[in-house]
Formats: sequence, structure tokens, C-alpha cells
Amino acid sequence: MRIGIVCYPTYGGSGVVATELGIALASKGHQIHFITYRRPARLTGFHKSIYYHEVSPIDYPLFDYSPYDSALASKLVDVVLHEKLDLVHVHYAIPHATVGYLAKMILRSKGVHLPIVTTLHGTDITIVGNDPSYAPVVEFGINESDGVTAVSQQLKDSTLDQFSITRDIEVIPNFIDFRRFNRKNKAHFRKAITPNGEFIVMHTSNFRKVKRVDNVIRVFHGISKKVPAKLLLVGDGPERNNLEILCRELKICEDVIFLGKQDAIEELLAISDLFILPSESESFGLSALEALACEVPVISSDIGGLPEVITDGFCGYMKAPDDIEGMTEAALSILSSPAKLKEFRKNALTQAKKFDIEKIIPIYEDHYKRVVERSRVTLKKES
Ligand code: GMT
Repeated sequence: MRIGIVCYPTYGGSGVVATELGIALASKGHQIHFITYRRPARLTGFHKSIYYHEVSPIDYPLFDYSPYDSALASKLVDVVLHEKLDLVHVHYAIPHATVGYLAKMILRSKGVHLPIVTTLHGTDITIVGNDPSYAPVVEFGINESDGVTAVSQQLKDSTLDQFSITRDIEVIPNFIDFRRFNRKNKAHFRKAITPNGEFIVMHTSNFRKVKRVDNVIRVFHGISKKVPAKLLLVGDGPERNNLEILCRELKICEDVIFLGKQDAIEELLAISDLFILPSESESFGLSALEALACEVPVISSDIGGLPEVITDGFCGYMKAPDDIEGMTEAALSILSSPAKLKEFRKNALTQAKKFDIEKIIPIYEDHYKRVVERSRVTLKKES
């Protein structure tokens, strides 16, 4: 198939999923066209059958905000017409689902049919999507899509709860590529970071309030009082300054390493002993899955789609997002028992295998086939 993919090209989870999906589909013989305002962060190197089309809204003194939606719709129309795409898959509903609809209507006026698949990722439904400034547009975009998927059952349920949805939503979880995420032997790297054999605790995110990185630091503070440990904080974002202040207050600056944004997350996970993700809202938690795939047990909050990713007491523990004491105890119960750490690491890999990319890509392919077939039937009926 010839498939267009629209996503945010940043380090966010939805962009990562969209990019990995495109790469995997291309390796199965599909032709993939990324349509976005910057080359996606994970789309590096040359890939046969992958094309990138840049959306460049023009600057004009009249605009305080350049109209990205119009520029994206125009680019979609152009790419669909010239590359003869079979469908466009948009990731993150805002504004992509409605822009997809707009492009579809423009193409219809030219006698071309374009099915749109929308994947809901999380904040496009929760924190951002249900805000009155976007909600009607989100609901319309979902209902007008030809196929809709959500990354967890919990996200599907919350979409149905908050909006009047007339479309079926198929749950297709995030996935992991074990060729990239696995426990490589990085002993030399580990020795460089922890020359005295300390445990390595890790967290990665966009350091937004919702991720509760402050609680990662508080839990780590409790851990480091009992066992020697270092905390690797990967990523960056609006909370960074507050987090540095908190580390100073707790007097743990020496043991907390802010690494900034990193491309080779798998190399850091490969030397980690524990991953902490105490988010207030998380539709799936791709970073937790990446940790599990690298045999790193996870301590997380028990909210959103996380219980679909982590099995409590098997490959990690889940507590309320503010239960610092509970998370600290759970972390220590794993780190202070070599046998438990070994067992949880093995279980982490078993759990991650449920989300193997090889299992999930065919589900997307099947979804596409059904959407294209259904659109053909509808089109026939209409003409
Ligand atoms: O975590 C973020 O804020 C980024 C966000 C995104 O859309 O880029 O991530 C969401 O999508 C990921 C991929 O499907 C999910 O694994 C994350 O759980 C989800 N984040 C939230 O729901 C907060």
C-alpha cells in the first residue's frame, strides 16, 4: 500500500510510535510518506520506500500564528494527488484528524477518494483534547475518520466517556522492536557511570507536570538512603528548573544525573536496574514498555493504561501517583533482593514480548485493509 503518515516529529510518544510504525511498514514492502513540519526525530538514515514531505507554513506579517492546519491540508492534497496514496494515517487527533477530513473533502471535490485513519495517543483526548477550546473539533475529527484506533482499552473507554462517538474504536497497543531494545552488554558504560557499583535508577520523559518527575526524585531520595544508587534523568522540559531545585533541597545533586534529550535510550536502559514512571495521566506509557524490553522492572503509578502494560507484582509495582512511601518500599524490595531483581528482570522481558512489533504491525495492516475495503463499498453505494 501507499500510506501517508502525519505526526508530531518531536521526541513525544506519538511521534515515536508513528515513525517506528512507518519504518516497520516500509520494511514489509509498503511505500511510506511522512508528512510533517520537520523530519521525525527517530527517522534517521536512509530507508528504502520512505519519503519525507515537509510542511512549511509561510510567514506573513498579518499572522501572529501561521495557519499550520491549512498548510498541512494543502500538503496532504498535493502528496495524495502526486504519490497516489491509498490512505493517510494521522497520529494524535489535534489538529490532524480534522485536517485529514479537510484534505479528504478537498480531494473529493476533485473526484479523488482518501480514507483517513486516526490514532488517539492520550493527551489528545485527556488533558488537551477535552479542553473546551478543542473538544468539539476532536469529537468531529474522530467521527469523520474512516478508521480510529486507541493505544489502550483505557484510552478507548475514556474517549467514549468524554465524547459522543459514533465510530468503532479499535485498541492497538504501542509496540516494541526487540532488535533495538534489548539488554546489550554495556558493562564498560555502567562502570563509567557507577564506578563503585551503585544501582542505576532511570526515568525518561518530557518533564511536564503530568509526569510527576518530582516524585521520581522523592522516591529516589528514599532509595538512596538505604542502598547506594544513582538516578539518570533523561529528557527535558518545563519542570527541569524546579527539579534541579528539589535535588538541591534534598541534597542529592551528586547522585542525580540530568542527561537531557538522548537518542540512544536503549543504551541507558541496558545499564539500568529500575525504571520509575509515577505519571498522573498516561494512556499507555511507551517508556515503561521500552524499559521492560531491556529487562528493567518498573515502579509506576496505577493510572490510565499503565495496568495494561505492567503486571503488578510480576515485572514491577504500581501505586497511586502520590504514594511516595509505597513506591520507595516497592523499589527497595526489588533492589535489596538479588533473587527478586533477577526474577523481575526475567518477567519484564516476558511481559514486553506481548507487545512485540512483529505481533502489532499485522494488526495495523489488517485495520488499513478493512478501512480501504469499507470505503470502497461506501463509495460504490454513493455513486
Ligand atoms: O507523554 C506525552 O506527553 C507524549 C504523548 C504524545 O502523544 O506524544 O504520549 C502519549 O502517547 C504515547 C504513545 O502512544 C503513550 O505511550 C503515552 O502514554 C501518551 N502520554 C500520555 O497519555 C500522557
